[in-house]
This record gives sequence, structure tokens and C-alpha cells, in this order.
Amino acid sequence: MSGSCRAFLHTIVIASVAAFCGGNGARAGDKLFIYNFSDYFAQDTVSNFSKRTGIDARVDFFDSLEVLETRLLAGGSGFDVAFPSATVGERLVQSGALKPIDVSALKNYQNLDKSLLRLVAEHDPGNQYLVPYMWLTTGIAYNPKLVEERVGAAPTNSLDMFFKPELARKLQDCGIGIVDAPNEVIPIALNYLGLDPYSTNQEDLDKAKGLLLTLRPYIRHMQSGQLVADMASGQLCLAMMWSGDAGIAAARAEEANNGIAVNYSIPKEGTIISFDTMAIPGDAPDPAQALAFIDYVLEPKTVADISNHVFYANANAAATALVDEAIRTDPNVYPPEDIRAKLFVDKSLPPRQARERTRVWTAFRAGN
Ligand code: N2P
Repeated sequence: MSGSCRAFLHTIVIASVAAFCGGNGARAGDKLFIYNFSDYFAQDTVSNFSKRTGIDARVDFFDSLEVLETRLLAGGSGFDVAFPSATVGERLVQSGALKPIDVSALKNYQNLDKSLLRLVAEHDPGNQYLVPYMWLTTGIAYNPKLVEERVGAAPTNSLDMFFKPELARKLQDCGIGIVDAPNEVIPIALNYLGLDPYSTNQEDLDKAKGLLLTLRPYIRHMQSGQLVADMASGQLCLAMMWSGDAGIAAARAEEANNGIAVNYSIPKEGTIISFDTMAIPGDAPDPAQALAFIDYVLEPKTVADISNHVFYANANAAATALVDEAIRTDPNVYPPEDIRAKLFVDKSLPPRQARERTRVWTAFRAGN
């Protein structure tokens, strides 16, 4: 089976099914090809775009930014629109892997929150390549009942849940998961240790590695996209995961009426806040259609619908009034000022230091 056929099996095909599978990229026919995290659109986001414009669109999913980065750096991905975080976007810009965005073609661009645009401009000077999409924290999702049964009054707002072996050990049988996201989890571990989350000092990284390796034996899996389903079904009782994904898991459990609750807390020690963006790969086959899709997502109604389904705060100031009140006022989605003060932003590291982090992560994944 060719690569694109395999990718096809993991793909939602909107509007029409590509008639053949061939080549190495995602592309198979004349369509708009989108590359996004799973659970990051409302169910009808893409189909509504197709209905309105007549443009067939297909979404391939990734669950790790490292996979997106590798594919876009390699070139020939066949994607027209991709959703990198601002830091991965920064590296893609520096490598010439993205196309500048013609903002004058985006009639909804002025809807974006100016303060978020300024933050993303730290990664993309002049906001030339990355259009802000959503922002989020990486925190603690837990099943209160399963946790209480094992630990009693657990410190569910603390990273001790993961990093104190006496706690993690008690929770391992009900299952602990963690996002496969080195650029989030390593800074979180450094910060927990009272070190600079962006430290590139070898000794500091060794300490973070030591801490992560202590946690490793208790981790059931690190498949970011699987955490939603597993928390919602009670297959896991604790996960270091993305804020909105915890919200989706809670909503799924409620819909299933399976007696499972999923709570989320932003760690009191502080955690990372990240920004995701929309970008056009340098070799996108259809940049005009890509711009049309980005402009559609920038419509307040489109992106508010997405926030209402995926529980992430969007970057669109004009959309806030359309976001459900329960979500708009949820401190886990839009953290209040006192909590925000403890959050640190995701930062890109120079290549050599980034490689050091990769080494720590590879050891953590392998457990040695
Ligand atoms: C959505 C994933 C959120 C992306 N399921 C975190 N960068």
C-alpha cells in the first residue's frame, strides 16, 4: 500500500473520496489538503467550507508537532494548509518551508486579537507567515473517582501527581498518559524543579531527564491523540494533556453517560501556554484555496463554533461573544490573570539546544 493510501485510512474524507492513491505526498486529485491535529475542528467545519465554496477538502491528522515539522521540512507533503504551533512555525519560517501569507487577501484578518498577534510576532516577525488559531495550556486531566479511590485527597492541582513517585505509583494501575510533546513537557519538568523552563544548561537538562525517568515506569502511553478517548472511557485516570482535549474528553464522557468525569487543572507550579497557527507550506499546490480556507476559519462564527466543540480559546477577538458562555468563562480555557501570571510561553531553541532536548525525550520515550 502506498504512503498516501496508508494516510488515507487515517483521514476523514470530506465531500468526495479521492479515486486513487499514489505518490508520496498527501495529495490524490485536485482538492484542498489540510494537515491538523485530531479533534481540532468542529465536525462540520470542513464540510461547511466545501458546501459553501464547492472546493473539496480533505484533512490528514497528526498528533505530534515533531511529525508535522519533519514532513513540512522534507517538502512535497502535498498540504495546502497546516497547523504548526508558533514555535514550530518559527523554525519552519527560518528553514524557508512556509509561504508568506498575503494578508490583503484575508478580509477577516482584522478579527484577530491584536495582543495575540503581537505574541505570535515574537516567533514570526511582522506576522508574515503564521495566522494565530488557538491557544492553550498543557495541564493535569484526572478522573476524580479513580484518583480518590487510590490516593484519597490527592493534590490534583499539582504536578506532584506525576512527579512524586509515591503518587504516580498508586495511580499506575488506573493508567497514566502523557502528551508526546518534548517542547512542552521538558520545560514543564524544568520549571517544576525550580529551574529556568528554557534552560539549555546540560546539568539542568540532566535533572529534568532524571525526573522524567522516575515517572516513566508508571506511564501507560504517550499517544497524544488517544488521550481523549482513554480519559473519556476511564482507560486512564491521569494525563498530562492539552486543556481543550481534557474538555473534549469530559464532554464525551458526559454524552456517553458512562458515569465518568474528567476534570482539568492548570498546575499550581505553573505550566506552558502555547499558540497554534495556520500556515501555508512553501510548496503548497493550491495557495489560493489555502487562503480561502484560512479566511473562512477567521470568520467569527466559524472559529467560535470550533471553540464550542473543542474547548480551546481561539485567537479571534470578534468571535469571543459567539463562544458559549460556559466556555468563555471557564478558567481552564481562558485562565484569569492570576493564573496567567504563572504561565510561561513556548520558546524556540537554537538547533543545537533543540537536539539536546530531543536526546532527553528519546531517553524518556525509551525509558532509559
Ligand atoms: C487538539 C490538539 C491541540 C493541539 N486535539 C495542541 N498544540
